Amino acid sequence: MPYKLLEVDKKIPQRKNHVYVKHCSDPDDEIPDCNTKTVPGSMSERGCAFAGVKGVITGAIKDVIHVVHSPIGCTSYGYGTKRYPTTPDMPNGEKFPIENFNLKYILGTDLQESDVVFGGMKKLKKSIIEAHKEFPEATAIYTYSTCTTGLIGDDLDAVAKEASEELGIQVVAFNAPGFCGPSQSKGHHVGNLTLFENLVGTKEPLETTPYDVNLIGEYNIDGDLWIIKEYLEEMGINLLSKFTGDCSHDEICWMHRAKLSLVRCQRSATYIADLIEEKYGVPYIKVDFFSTKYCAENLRTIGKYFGLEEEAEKVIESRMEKVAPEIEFYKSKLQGKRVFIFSGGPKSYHLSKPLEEELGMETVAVASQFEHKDGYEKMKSRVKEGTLIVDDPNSLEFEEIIQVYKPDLILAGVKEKYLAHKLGVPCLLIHSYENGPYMGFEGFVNLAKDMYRNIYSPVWNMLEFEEEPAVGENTEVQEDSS
Ligand code: CFM
Repeated sequence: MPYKLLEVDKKIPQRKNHVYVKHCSDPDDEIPDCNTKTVPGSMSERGCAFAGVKGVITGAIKDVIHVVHSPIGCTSYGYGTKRYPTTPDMPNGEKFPIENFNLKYILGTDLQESDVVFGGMKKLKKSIIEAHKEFPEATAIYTYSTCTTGLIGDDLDAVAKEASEELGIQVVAFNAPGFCGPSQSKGHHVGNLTLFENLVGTKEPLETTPYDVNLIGEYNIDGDLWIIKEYLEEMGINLLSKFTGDCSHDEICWMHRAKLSLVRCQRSATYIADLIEEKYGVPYIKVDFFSTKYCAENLRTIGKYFGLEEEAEKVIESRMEKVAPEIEFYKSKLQGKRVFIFSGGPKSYHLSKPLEEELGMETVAVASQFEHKDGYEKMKSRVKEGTLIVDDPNSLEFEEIIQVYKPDLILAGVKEKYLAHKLGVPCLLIHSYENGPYMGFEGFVNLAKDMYRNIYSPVWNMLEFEEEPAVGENTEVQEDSS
């Protein structure tokens, strides 16, 4: 029984192969269909490719101006995006004059109808020059194509080149119009390639040590990176470059000089680790710092690579001493609670096992917006028989999963949270977090605490529901008229 069709999917048969229930006798590569375009009409929770490049890859870089070439909607949509705080500290010891510059400002060309008809390149160049006048302290300017400017064929590379020569600072064009791939994942890829081709290898670090690493695919969500940085620095390891949490433009330029790359988010950033290894011979290892067990395991692996085993043990010991009693408490409260994890992708496999092994919970369903085959294989390997695995679920499926799998808690995003609340189920933000950081030893305690608070909030006792509708009863799906 490889596939279990959700009831609502009987009306959208193309969704059939995106829904899978783990069955141990299935071959390992039996997984949901993934990384394909969303079924038309399915209310996807995915982001677009522009969101992937600006919202994930470049948005955390703290000293560059972002100029979005689009009607105003994409610009305002790209504003703020994630919670990735930065310090004003620059690699040369100076302070960047505007704090959290990356979160405070986004600039756009505000494309109008006439620009669509006659072309928007002149307007883009003018905007870039104005942006530079407004923020002369910025190290570089990044500009983004979007659906509209992708469709009309504006040549962003040509504008970037001209503007760069005129202004004397680097201007980089990111060509990931929203439609260029099935999800934000395509934008991650474009972001990696563009930064690699335009930046890596163009500058030398101010100083180097034998323990220099690139921390790749770590965006400092709610301070995650700062926790990992502390552990690594205590071990004697130097973060030469961060890609791209709390990161400066120049750091990317000297990534080729690290001794080792650590790939944290393996979906969004393995691309650049591969390219750097291929061209400059810097090896990489994939790391996971979610939960105490994975965190300890991975610090040991890094310690072993550099001959810093004892230092790694010290970090692990000191943190475990601190967090173990708290984890015991939360385990006693969370034992047996059913959880449904719906993330972009990687967080669904990072967390499924730790929640079971370290907190006694039961992962009953996992879902992903944009994972690829390798990610689903990992997700499947880390859940038990009978767990539901869904690719790119829509809102109707989300509702049905709640009704059928009856989770006590959902870990998902802001698009799902309030729908879950309306159905009487607590839902915690796993993308940008509630009271993070959630990574590392202390972070895992924060996550446990937030889960505990959400599940035990008295508000859930105040809800009164009429009798539950049968699955699919209130579901209207339009017949395909084509
Ligand atoms: Fe990587 Fe991320 Fe994620 Fe991601 Fe994202 Fe994210 Fe995510 Mo939201 S970079 S793939 S595009 S770990 S924003 S910090 S939580 S969907 S699972």
